[in-house]
Amino acid sequence: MSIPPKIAAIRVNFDLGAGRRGASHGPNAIFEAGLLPTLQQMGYSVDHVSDLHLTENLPPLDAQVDTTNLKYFPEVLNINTRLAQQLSDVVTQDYFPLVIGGDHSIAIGTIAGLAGHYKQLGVIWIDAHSDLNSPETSPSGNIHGMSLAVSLGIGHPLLTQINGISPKVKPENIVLIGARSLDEGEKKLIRSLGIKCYTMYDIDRKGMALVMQEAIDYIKIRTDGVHLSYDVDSIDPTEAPGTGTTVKGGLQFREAHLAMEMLHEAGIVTSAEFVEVNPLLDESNKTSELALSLISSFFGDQIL
Ligand code: 4U7
Ligand code: MN
Ligand code: MN
Ligand code: MN
Repeated sequence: MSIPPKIAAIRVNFDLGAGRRGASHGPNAIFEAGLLPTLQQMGYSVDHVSDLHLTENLPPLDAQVDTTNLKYFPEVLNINTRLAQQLSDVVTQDYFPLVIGGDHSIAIGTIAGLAGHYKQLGVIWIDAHSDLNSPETSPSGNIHGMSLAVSLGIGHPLLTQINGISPKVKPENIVLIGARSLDEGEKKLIRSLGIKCYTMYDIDRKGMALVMQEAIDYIKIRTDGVHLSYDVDSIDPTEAPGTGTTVKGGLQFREAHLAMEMLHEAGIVTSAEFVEVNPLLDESNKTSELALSLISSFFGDQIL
Protein backbone atom coordinates (compact mmCIF):
# COMPACT_ATOMS: atom_id res chain seq x y z
CA MET A 1 0.00 0.00 0.00
CA SER A 2 1.59 3.22 -1.08
CA ILE A 3 -0.62 5.75 0.72
CA PRO A 4 1.71 7.53 3.15
CA PRO A 5 0.41 7.84 6.70
CA LYS A 6 0.57 11.65 6.57
CA ILE A 7 -2.79 13.01 5.41
CA ALA A 8 -3.80 16.60 4.65
CA ALA A 9 -7.56 16.99 5.05
CA ILE A 10 -8.87 19.94 3.08
CA ARG A 11 -12.47 20.91 3.77
CA VAL A 12 -14.10 22.82 0.94
CA ASN A 13 -17.24 24.44 2.31
CA PHE A 14 -18.73 25.40 -1.02
CA ASP A 15 -21.95 24.61 -2.84
CA LEU A 16 -22.52 27.24 -5.52
CA GLY A 17 -21.47 24.85 -8.27
CA ALA A 18 -24.58 22.76 -7.59
CA GLY A 19 -28.20 23.55 -8.32
CA ARG A 20 -29.23 23.17 -4.66
CA ARG A 21 -27.70 24.66 -1.55
CA GLY A 22 -26.39 22.52 1.31
CA ALA A 23 -23.30 20.63 0.13
CA SER A 24 -21.20 23.38 1.75
CA HIS A 25 -22.07 21.69 5.05
CA GLY A 26 -20.77 18.32 3.81
CA PRO A 27 -17.31 18.64 5.37
CA ASN A 28 -18.83 19.41 8.78
CA ALA A 29 -21.13 16.40 8.61
CA ILE A 30 -18.34 14.01 7.62
CA PHE A 31 -16.08 15.37 10.38
CA GLU A 32 -18.96 15.14 12.87
CA ALA A 33 -19.39 11.49 11.88
CA GLY A 34 -15.83 10.97 13.16
CA LEU A 35 -13.38 11.37 10.29
CA LEU A 36 -10.36 12.43 12.34
CA PRO A 37 -10.55 9.86 15.15
CA THR A 38 -11.26 7.13 12.59
CA LEU A 39 -8.15 7.94 10.55
CA GLN A 40 -6.04 8.36 13.68
CA GLN A 41 -7.17 5.01 15.08
CA MET A 42 -6.07 3.48 11.80
CA GLY A 43 -2.57 4.83 12.36
CA TYR A 44 -2.66 7.88 10.12
CA SER A 45 -1.53 11.27 11.26
CA VAL A 46 -3.72 14.09 10.02
CA ASP A 47 -1.64 17.07 10.98
CA HIS A 48 -2.90 19.36 8.26
CA VAL A 49 -6.60 20.29 8.41
CA SER A 50 -7.70 23.37 6.53
CA ASP A 51 -10.94 25.05 5.55
CA LEU A 52 -11.78 26.84 2.36
CA HIS A 53 -14.78 29.15 2.36
CA LEU A 54 -16.04 31.54 -0.22
CA THR A 55 -14.29 34.90 0.01
CA GLU A 56 -16.69 37.73 0.76
CA ASN A 57 -16.69 40.75 -1.55
CA LEU A 58 -15.17 39.05 -4.56
CA PRO A 59 -13.53 41.48 -6.96
CA PRO A 60 -15.89 42.02 -9.92
CA LEU A 61 -15.03 40.20 -13.13
CA ASP A 62 -13.96 42.11 -16.18
CA ALA A 63 -17.12 43.14 -18.07
CA GLN A 64 -15.74 41.41 -21.21
CA VAL A 65 -15.85 37.96 -19.58
CA ASP A 66 -18.68 35.94 -21.07
CA THR A 67 -20.30 33.79 -18.38
CA THR A 68 -23.29 32.57 -20.38
CA ASN A 69 -24.70 29.35 -18.85
CA LEU A 70 -22.10 29.34 -16.05
CA LYS A 71 -23.93 29.92 -12.77
CA TYR A 72 -21.91 31.56 -9.97
CA PHE A 73 -18.90 31.74 -12.25
CA PRO A 74 -16.85 34.28 -10.19
CA GLU A 75 -17.41 32.27 -7.02
CA VAL A 76 -16.48 28.95 -8.66
CA LEU A 77 -13.40 30.54 -10.22
CA ASN A 78 -12.31 32.03 -6.90
CA ILE A 79 -12.70 28.93 -4.73
CA ASN A 80 -11.01 26.68 -7.29
CA THR A 81 -8.08 29.01 -7.80
CA ARG A 82 -7.40 28.97 -4.07
CA LEU A 83 -8.00 25.22 -3.77
CA ALA A 84 -5.52 24.52 -6.59
CA GLN A 85 -2.83 26.46 -4.73
CA GLN A 86 -3.50 24.57 -1.48
CA LEU A 87 -3.46 21.24 -3.21
CA SER A 88 -0.16 21.96 -4.87
CA ASP A 89 1.32 23.10 -1.54
CA VAL A 90 0.33 19.96 0.37
CA VAL A 91 1.61 17.69 -2.41
CA THR A 92 4.94 19.51 -2.27
CA GLN A 93 4.99 18.84 1.48
CA ASP A 94 4.47 15.08 0.83
CA TYR A 95 0.99 14.86 2.26
CA PHE A 96 -1.66 12.56 0.89
CA PRO A 97 -4.37 15.10 -0.07
CA LEU A 98 -7.86 14.20 1.12
CA VAL A 99 -10.37 16.79 -0.10
CA ILE A 100 -13.83 16.83 1.45
CA GLY A 101 -16.56 18.71 -0.43
CA GLY A 102 -18.50 20.61 -1.17
CA ASP A 103 -20.10 20.21 -4.56
CA HIS A 104 -18.26 18.51 -7.40
CA SER A 105 -17.20 21.77 -9.09
CA ILE A 106 -14.28 21.70 -6.65
CA ALA A 107 -12.69 18.90 -8.66
CA ILE A 108 -11.60 21.70 -10.99
CA GLY A 109 -9.31 23.11 -8.30
CA THR A 110 -8.21 19.77 -6.89
CA ILE A 111 -7.14 18.44 -10.27
CA ALA A 112 -5.57 21.78 -11.25
CA GLY A 113 -3.42 21.66 -8.13
CA LEU A 114 -2.35 18.08 -8.79
CA ALA A 115 -1.61 18.50 -12.49
CA GLY A 116 1.82 20.11 -12.13
CA HIS A 117 3.08 17.24 -9.98
CA TYR A 118 2.50 14.37 -12.43
CA LYS A 119 3.45 13.77 -16.06
CA GLN A 120 0.53 11.41 -16.61
CA LEU A 121 -2.13 12.10 -14.03
CA GLY A 122 -4.86 9.47 -13.88
CA VAL A 123 -8.39 10.15 -12.66
CA ILE A 124 -10.89 7.57 -11.40
CA TRP A 125 -14.25 9.32 -11.45
CA ILE A 126 -16.96 7.44 -9.51
CA ASP A 127 -20.26 9.19 -10.19
CA ALA A 128 -23.78 8.68 -11.57
CA HIS A 129 -22.85 11.44 -14.01
CA SER A 130 -19.77 12.18 -16.09
CA ASP A 131 -19.60 15.94 -15.40
CA LEU A 132 -18.44 16.43 -18.98
CA ASN A 133 -20.71 19.30 -19.99
CA SER A 134 -19.53 22.58 -21.45
CA PRO A 135 -21.47 25.85 -21.21
CA GLU A 136 -22.73 24.98 -24.71
CA THR A 137 -24.04 21.50 -23.82
CA SER A 138 -25.09 21.95 -20.17
CA PRO A 139 -28.84 21.71 -19.63
CA SER A 140 -28.54 23.44 -16.23
CA GLY A 141 -25.63 25.89 -16.22
CA ASN A 142 -24.48 24.26 -12.96
CA ILE A 143 -20.71 24.04 -12.99
CA HIS A 144 -20.59 20.82 -10.92
CA GLY A 145 -21.76 19.15 -14.14
CA MET A 146 -18.75 20.54 -16.04
CA SER A 147 -15.76 19.88 -13.79
CA LEU A 148 -14.26 16.90 -15.60
CA ALA A 149 -14.64 18.68 -18.94
CA VAL A 150 -12.73 21.67 -17.53
CA SER A 151 -9.93 19.32 -16.43
CA LEU A 152 -9.77 18.07 -20.03
CA GLY A 153 -9.36 21.65 -21.22
CA ILE A 154 -12.97 22.04 -22.37
CA GLY A 155 -14.90 25.01 -21.02
CA HIS A 156 -14.40 28.59 -20.01
CA PRO A 157 -10.74 29.59 -20.52
CA LEU A 158 -10.49 31.20 -17.08
CA LEU A 159 -11.40 27.83 -15.55
CA THR A 160 -9.30 25.65 -17.85
CA GLN A 161 -6.30 27.94 -17.28
CA ILE A 162 -6.24 27.70 -13.48
CA ASN A 163 -2.62 26.92 -12.61
CA GLY A 164 -1.56 27.57 -16.18
CA ILE A 165 -1.54 23.98 -17.40
CA SER A 166 -4.24 22.80 -19.80
CA PRO A 167 -5.38 20.11 -20.20
CA LYS A 168 -4.78 18.82 -16.67
CA VAL A 169 -5.61 15.27 -17.62
CA LYS A 170 -5.69 13.33 -20.89
CA PRO A 171 -8.82 11.47 -21.97
CA GLU A 172 -6.98 8.13 -22.05
CA ASN A 173 -5.98 8.54 -18.38
CA ILE A 174 -9.57 8.78 -17.13
CA VAL A 175 -11.88 5.99 -15.99
CA LEU A 176 -15.56 6.68 -15.27
CA ILE A 177 -17.35 4.24 -12.96
CA GLY A 178 -21.07 4.10 -12.11
CA ALA A 179 -22.43 6.31 -14.91
CA ARG A 180 -26.18 6.17 -15.51
CA SER A 181 -27.27 9.73 -16.29
CA LEU A 182 -25.40 11.18 -19.25
CA ASP A 183 -26.49 14.17 -21.33
CA GLU A 184 -26.30 13.95 -25.14
CA GLY A 185 -23.23 16.19 -25.36
CA GLU A 186 -21.48 14.11 -22.72
CA LYS A 187 -22.18 10.85 -24.56
CA LYS A 188 -20.73 12.31 -27.75
CA LEU A 189 -17.60 13.47 -25.93
CA ILE A 190 -17.04 10.12 -24.21
CA ARG A 191 -17.32 8.36 -27.57
CA SER A 192 -15.25 10.81 -29.58
CA LEU A 193 -12.43 11.00 -27.02
CA GLY A 194 -12.60 7.26 -26.31
CA ILE A 195 -12.91 7.77 -22.54
CA LYS A 196 -13.03 4.48 -20.62
CA CYS A 197 -16.49 4.34 -19.07
CA TYR A 198 -17.97 1.60 -16.90
CA THR A 199 -21.70 2.31 -16.77
CA MET A 200 -24.15 0.65 -14.38
CA TYR A 201 -24.88 -1.74 -17.26
CA ASP A 202 -21.25 -2.88 -17.22
CA ILE A 203 -21.29 -3.21 -13.43
CA ASP A 204 -24.46 -5.32 -13.55
CA ARG A 205 -23.11 -7.40 -16.41
CA LYS A 206 -19.53 -8.02 -15.21
CA GLY A 207 -19.79 -7.46 -11.49
CA MET A 208 -18.03 -4.77 -9.50
CA ALA A 209 -14.94 -6.88 -8.76
CA LEU A 210 -14.11 -7.37 -12.44
CA VAL A 211 -14.91 -3.76 -13.32
CA MET A 212 -12.59 -2.48 -10.60
CA GLN A 213 -9.83 -4.91 -11.56
CA GLU A 214 -10.05 -3.81 -15.19
CA ALA A 215 -10.11 -0.14 -14.20
CA ILE A 216 -7.06 -0.56 -11.95
CA ASP A 217 -5.09 -2.52 -14.57
CA TYR A 218 -5.99 0.02 -17.25
CA ILE A 219 -4.99 3.11 -15.29
CA LYS A 220 -1.95 1.62 -13.55
CA ILE A 221 0.09 1.08 -16.70
CA ARG A 222 -0.39 4.54 -18.17
CA THR A 223 -0.16 6.95 -15.22
CA ASP A 224 2.32 8.11 -12.57
CA GLY A 225 -0.31 9.23 -10.07
CA VAL A 226 -4.04 8.59 -9.70
CA HIS A 227 -6.68 10.90 -8.28
CA LEU A 228 -9.92 9.39 -6.98
CA SER A 229 -12.89 11.72 -7.39
CA TYR A 230 -15.84 10.24 -5.54
CA ASP A 231 -19.34 11.72 -5.95
CA VAL A 232 -21.68 10.09 -3.41
CA ASP A 233 -24.52 10.19 -5.95
CA SER A 234 -22.78 7.17 -7.52
CA ILE A 235 -24.41 5.16 -4.74
CA ASP A 236 -28.05 4.12 -4.96
CA PRO A 237 -30.38 6.72 -3.39
CA THR A 238 -31.75 4.11 -0.96
CA GLU A 239 -28.28 4.08 0.66
CA ALA A 240 -27.22 7.67 -0.12
CA PRO A 241 -30.29 9.90 -0.09
CA GLY A 242 -28.43 12.97 1.15
CA THR A 243 -27.17 14.42 -2.09
CA GLY A 244 -28.53 16.94 -4.56
CA THR A 245 -28.82 14.94 -7.77
CA THR A 246 -29.90 11.40 -6.93
CA VAL A 247 -30.34 8.90 -9.75
CA LYS A 248 -32.00 5.51 -9.29
CA GLY A 249 -30.16 2.29 -10.08
CA GLY A 250 -26.86 3.10 -8.43
CA LEU A 251 -24.13 1.22 -6.60
CA GLN A 252 -25.18 -0.98 -3.73
CA PHE A 253 -23.57 -0.62 -0.29
CA ARG A 254 -21.16 -3.50 -0.75
CA GLU A 255 -20.30 -2.61 -4.36
CA ALA A 256 -19.31 0.86 -3.22
CA HIS A 257 -17.18 -0.53 -0.40
CA LEU A 258 -15.59 -3.21 -2.57
CA ALA A 259 -14.40 -0.49 -4.94
CA MET A 260 -12.70 1.31 -2.04
CA GLU A 261 -11.19 -1.91 -0.66
CA MET A 262 -9.77 -2.84 -4.05
CA LEU A 263 -8.31 0.64 -4.55
CA HIS A 264 -6.63 0.41 -1.17
CA GLU A 265 -5.23 -3.01 -2.02
CA ALA A 266 -3.97 -1.80 -5.41
CA GLY A 267 -2.09 1.05 -3.74
CA ILE A 268 -2.18 3.25 -6.85
CA VAL A 269 -4.20 6.22 -5.63
CA THR A 270 -2.17 9.32 -4.71
CA SER A 271 -4.98 11.76 -3.80
CA ALA A 272 -8.72 11.58 -3.19
CA GLU A 273 -11.80 13.70 -2.86
CA PHE A 274 -15.25 12.81 -1.54
CA VAL A 275 -17.95 15.25 -2.59
CA GLU A 276 -21.63 16.14 -2.75
CA VAL A 277 -22.88 15.04 0.69
CA ASN A 278 -25.71 17.48 1.37
CA PRO A 279 -26.66 17.38 5.08
CA LEU A 280 -29.83 19.40 4.40
CA LEU A 281 -31.16 16.43 2.43
CA ASP A 282 -29.62 13.75 4.63
CA GLU A 283 -32.07 12.34 7.11
CA SER A 284 -30.44 10.75 10.18
CA ASN A 285 -26.94 11.36 8.72
CA LYS A 286 -27.19 8.26 6.56
CA THR A 287 -25.10 9.64 3.72
CA SER A 288 -22.41 11.34 5.79
CA GLU A 289 -21.93 8.13 7.77
CA LEU A 290 -21.76 6.15 4.56
CA ALA A 291 -19.17 8.57 3.19
CA LEU A 292 -17.07 8.09 6.32
CA SER A 293 -17.34 4.35 6.02
CA LEU A 294 -16.19 4.49 2.38
CA ILE A 295 -13.28 6.74 3.31
CA SER A 296 -12.30 4.23 6.02
CA SER A 297 -12.34 1.37 3.54
CA PHE A 298 -10.33 3.44 1.10
CA PHE A 299 -7.66 3.98 3.76
CA GLY A 300 -7.50 0.29 4.55
CA ASP A 301 -10.17 -0.55 7.10
CA GLN A 302 -10.88 -4.25 6.68
CA ILE A 303 -13.73 -6.52 7.76
CA LEU A 304 -11.34 -9.06 9.27
B1 4U7 B 1 -22.70 16.02 -10.29
C1 4U7 B 1 -26.47 17.36 -15.20
F1 4U7 B 1 -28.28 17.84 -16.58
N1 4U7 B 1 -25.77 16.52 -16.14
O1 4U7 B 1 -25.07 19.04 -16.13
C2 4U7 B 1 -26.03 18.81 -15.38
F2 4U7 B 1 -28.40 16.03 -15.46
O2 4U7 B 1 -21.45 16.61 -9.76
C3 4U7 B 1 -26.27 16.90 -13.79
O3 4U7 B 1 -22.29 14.74 -10.86
C4 4U7 B 1 -24.91 17.17 -13.26
O4 4U7 B 1 -23.63 15.81 -9.21
C5 4U7 B 1 -24.62 16.54 -11.93
O5 4U7 B 1 -26.62 19.68 -14.74
C6 4U7 B 1 -23.31 17.01 -11.40
C7 4U7 B 1 -27.98 17.26 -15.47
MN1 MN C 1 -20.27 14.69 -9.95
MN1 MN D 1 -23.08 13.05 -9.89
MN1 MN E 1 -23.54 14.81 -7.42
